[in-house]
Amino acid sequence: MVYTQLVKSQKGLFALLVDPDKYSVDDLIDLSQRAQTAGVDMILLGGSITQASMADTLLTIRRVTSIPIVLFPGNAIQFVPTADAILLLSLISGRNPDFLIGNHVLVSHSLRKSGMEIIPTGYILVESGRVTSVQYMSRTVPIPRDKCDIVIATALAGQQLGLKSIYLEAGSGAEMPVSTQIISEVCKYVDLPIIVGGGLRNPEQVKAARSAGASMVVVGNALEKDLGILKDLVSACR
Ligand code: 1GP
Repeated sequence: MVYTQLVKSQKGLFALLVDPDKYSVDDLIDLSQRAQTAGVDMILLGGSITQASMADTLLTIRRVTSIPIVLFPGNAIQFVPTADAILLLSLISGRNPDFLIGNHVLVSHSLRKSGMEIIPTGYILVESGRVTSVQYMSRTVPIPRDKCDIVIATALAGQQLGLKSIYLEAGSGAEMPVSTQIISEVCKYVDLPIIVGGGLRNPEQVKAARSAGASMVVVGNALEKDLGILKDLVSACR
């Protein structure tokens, strides 16, 4: 129970998002080694569209690090049975049945057979400036960033449905991350670990998200551009 144990530790978790298409094998090895040294808590694997093999990427990471590898799949075809856990996302801010339940049905038997830890997660897209890949690919409308009441009610409904985590997502490479006001307001109403990602680029933003109540922050895009900031981002998260 990798995720459950990590959340219980209450230390402020840092997740590194790896999009398999963004790294060569050599870069992936370097990234994984640096992640281990920096104290990254988990590696999320996935993307809106993937050309590179999820299974090969996972194997490359696994060879050089003991960091738990957690699937963060954009759709059912990204499922690989060899991960440690899966963020089983239900896109509850949207009304597209494929991302609320459809992909889950397709993968349910494979998931059961894999035996990996399942983290049922309410995935909430918040508007962040411009159209993001996840918004376009999921054909859903993000919640406007000034509609905090709608974000709260959506997160609350996710908890009432029995989901175990809430992911506040601005979208990879977002112009603006989810606001600290939204994070802190959701934390007032929802008694679940809150994951925050999308557009976090520097230690100040990571620190602000944590101070507002995020249990885990996720960074991908900023590290594709400059891996040198990894240590500072992890430190800011604690
Ligand atoms: C995207 O929340 C993750 O799904 C991470 O976003 O790539 O912008 O860090 P970034």
